[in-house]
Parts: sequence; structure tokens; C-alpha cells
Amino acid sequence: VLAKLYICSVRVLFVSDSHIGFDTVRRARIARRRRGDDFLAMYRLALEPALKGEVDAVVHGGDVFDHPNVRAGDVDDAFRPLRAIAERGCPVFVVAGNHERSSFPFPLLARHPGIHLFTQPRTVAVRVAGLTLAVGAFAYQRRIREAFVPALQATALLQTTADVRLLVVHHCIEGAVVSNPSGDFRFRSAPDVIRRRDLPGGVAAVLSGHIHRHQVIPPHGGEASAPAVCYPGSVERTSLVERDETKGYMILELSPEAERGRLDGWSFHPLPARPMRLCRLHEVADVNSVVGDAIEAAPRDAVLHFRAHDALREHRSLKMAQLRGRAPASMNVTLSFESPRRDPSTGKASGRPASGQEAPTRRELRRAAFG
Ligand SMILES: [Mn+2]
Repeated sequence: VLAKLYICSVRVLFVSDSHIGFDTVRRARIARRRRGDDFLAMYRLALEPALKGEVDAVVHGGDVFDHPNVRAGDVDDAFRPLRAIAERGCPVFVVAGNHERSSFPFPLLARHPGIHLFTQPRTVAVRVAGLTLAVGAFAYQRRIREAFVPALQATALLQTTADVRLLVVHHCIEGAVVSNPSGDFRFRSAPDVIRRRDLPGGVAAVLSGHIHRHQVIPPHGGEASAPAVCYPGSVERTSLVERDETKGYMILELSPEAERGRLDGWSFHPLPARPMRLCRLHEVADVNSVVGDAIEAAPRDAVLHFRAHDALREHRSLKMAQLRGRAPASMNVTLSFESPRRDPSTGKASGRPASGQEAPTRRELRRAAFG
């Protein structure tokens, strides 16, 4: 009776896909605003509740870094707040993602008894908030579909005695949705997708990075079958398809139940990520004024991308130096060209853009359509 009355729970801050090292350079050839600072700023904001002692543990779902060759200074920027969090007695669990190539650069910079880096499958059990929290995890690996069950077994998570068990991965899980140029895309049966029915019942929740759009796949199938899957999403926008997504991190509330624990609730905390705008220039008559209108209409701190038809490649309004000169220094301007897609049956250009499936409508073209 006492055990039931004495309610204890554990709060876990879950952040993922911080992509530190995105658009950072040692010596810049041209002076322009670097988006790397935005990623670091959002990452630090996400970790603030842990630095203030408002949570009991921190999980990073992978892609801490944008690429495996991140310079030591950027690695230190990423690990420094984690060391500070661990130093105040809050354990930190970090799984390696695909952008790290499933390992960590300069791992000595993360050396602290309270920081647990996961590459090979394993389980780490810690004592927090009067409870035993067991975290089982393994790095991103290709063709996970057939490798998932053996990898889960290799963690020994389900054999670990704990009050709360969490499985942490960096993968696509069946049912997860991503934004795509032609709409939403739901992962189902590809070799890189974990089957929903392979997820263990013996965990409170599955925490995953990799998908940059925040979502929670609810538990289903009754008692102890498929656990909830939590994706916090990325802390900043790495790609144009993320332009309408709200960026943020999650805080999970867990309590002990039947060795695996229970996910009592979760909250999503939005981050002030940079606004992103797309301006398509396909059959536009007056490129110069459309470019000017786009710059005028975008927020001053926007990441503004011009996507132009290949035929406009030599247009003098579409030179990078020219575009950057017209936009305020607080804006990031990028540019890409698309050639018309060829119809496979006729070999003739179909007049639609080659990359993505977004064929702009007439009306969109007239308005120089903003995404
Ligand atoms: Mn990522």
C-alpha cells in the first residue's frame, strides 16, 4: 500500500538531431551569416531545463554532429553542455546516428562518468529520482529491418532489472511520417525501417532520432504489446522539406510498472528555429522583381531559398553575389537550379522540375509561390 501511495516518477529530456557542425567553416572565403550558430543556439536552448536541474536524465537520439569530420572546436561546443549536465548529477545518454557514421568524433571530449555514449548494443542502468532507469541502445545501422531483433537482444535491455526501461535508436520505424516535396510520406516496409511488431513490449517507450519531424506514434495492441515511439525531431531545419515543421524537444514523464515502467505523459517544447522560405522561379517573366519581392516578403532572419529553372542559370539577377547583396545580412540566401524532367516514354522534357515532385501550378507561378 505504501509503495502505491508513494508516487515516484522520472523526467527525461529527449533531444535529437542537433547536427552541430552544419555550415561551420574554419576560414570563410566570403563573409555571410553561418547557420552553424543557429544549430548550436537551438541545441543549447533545448538543454536548458537539464542545466537548471528540471529533469532527471537526458537522452540524445543521435546525429549530434552533422558529419563525421567535425572539427574539435565544434565537438567541444556540443559536449560541453552535456558535461555540465552530467556534472550536476543528471545522467546523459547519447546514441550515434548516421551522420556520425555510427561513432563519435573526439569521444574523449565527452569523457565523464555521467555521460554514456552508445555505439555497440548495450544497456546502462542508473539510479535517478529514487528509481532504476535502464537505457538500452545501439548506433544507427543500415538494413536494420532484419538486424533489429538481434541488435535488441544484444543490448540485454529486456534482461535488465529496472523500474523504467527505455529503448533508444536512430532509425525509421514503421508508421513514422516525413515531409516530402509531394506531401507526407509514411515509412512502411523498406529494409531500413523497423517493423512495429518487432518493438519489445518490455519497455516504457521507444525513443528515436533520425526523423526530423516531431511525432509520437501511440502505443497499440493492448497491454505490453507495442510501446509508444517518440520522435522529438531536429532542433533546426536542415532541409527545405522541414520549412513548415515546428522544431523542439520533448520531456517524458515515466513511472515504475511491471519492470518496464510506464510512459505517463510527454510534452513538446518548441524552439525558435529560423524561418525558412522557398521561392520558385520557373516560368516567371520578371525574375528581377520576383526576387526583390521575395526578399521583401521574407522575415528578416529567414533562410530564403530560390529554386530556379535551369534555363535561368545565366540570368544576371540569379548570381549568388547579386542575391546576397540584395538581401539583409541577417538573412541566409541559397539558390538551386532544376532541369526539366524527361518523360521516360518519349525522352522529351516534360517541363516539370527534376528534383522533387513539385510542379508549380499556373497560379503559383504568377505569385512566385512561397512554400
Ligand atoms: Mn538527422
